[in-house]
Amino acid sequence: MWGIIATWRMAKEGLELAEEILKNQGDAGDAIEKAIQAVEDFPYYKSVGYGGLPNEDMEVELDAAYMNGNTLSVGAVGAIRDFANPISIARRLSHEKVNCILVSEGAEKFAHKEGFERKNMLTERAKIHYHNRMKETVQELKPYIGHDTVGMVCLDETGKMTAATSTSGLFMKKKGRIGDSPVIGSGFYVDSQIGGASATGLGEDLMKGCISYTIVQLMEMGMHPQKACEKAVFDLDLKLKQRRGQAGDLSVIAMNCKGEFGVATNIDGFSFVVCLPHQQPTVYLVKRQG
Ligand code: SD4
Repeated sequence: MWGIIATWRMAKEGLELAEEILKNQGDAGDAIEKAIQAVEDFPYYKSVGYGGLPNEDMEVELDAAYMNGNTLSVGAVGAIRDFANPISIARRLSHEKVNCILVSEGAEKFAHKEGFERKNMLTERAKIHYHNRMKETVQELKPYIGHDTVGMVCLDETGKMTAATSTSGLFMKKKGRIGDSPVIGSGFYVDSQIGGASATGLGEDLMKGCISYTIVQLMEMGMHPQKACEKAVFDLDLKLKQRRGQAGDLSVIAMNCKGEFGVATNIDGFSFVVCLPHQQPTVYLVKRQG
């Protein structure tokens, strides 16, 4: 059995590349990296990689993470500038025993030393969005402007599972801000003996529930990924509303070690993509349930 699930429709072309690898008995690490790179490289996705929308200082600062569910090793970068594929830097960092989560200049220094490709990630199109936004009077930070963070969970024929994320975070965020995406247990988590999960939405709220780790724990207790996703999202949504009167946008995907998958959201339109041995990459749209 193999399979891969991803947040948002924009991941479809990436999953087609992953499918080629997985159906030829390839590695879950190679498949997920390739799939995320495809999203990072596409200039019109406004919240991932090249073309990602900038922070309030008009700098594109990117977050990404990679986790190997066999070894539980993690690599992540936060607020990294001027490198083409943050996911590949995160994966490289996952081979380190210590110093595997690096931010800003530290991450850039590591990437430079390791020979990763430097690239100005700010496009003309992103600059136009920035200048238009500066003219607006209401400047509330929102997670979903166009497309959104890419998060994936992958299972290969050997039973190895991986999880990964990549994002430019919230448009107009403060310099140095990171969200849930590079934070283990919040934006992603995977254990090959159980399954994995990944999140998208308002990082500040997703982190309050360590939502990806929560989903994996629920699956470990025997819950189907669908039930685990629903419980994690709706419990956190309710808790935040009870304690603070409102909850940010929360959307999650999950897959267990049998290739069963789940998804849940508290927003009105969350798209995700799934690819399985009997199913080419297929896009679905879900709405808040209940
Ligand atoms: C963040 N969760 O930086 C990411 C961005 C995102 O919908 O997914 N926005 O908070």
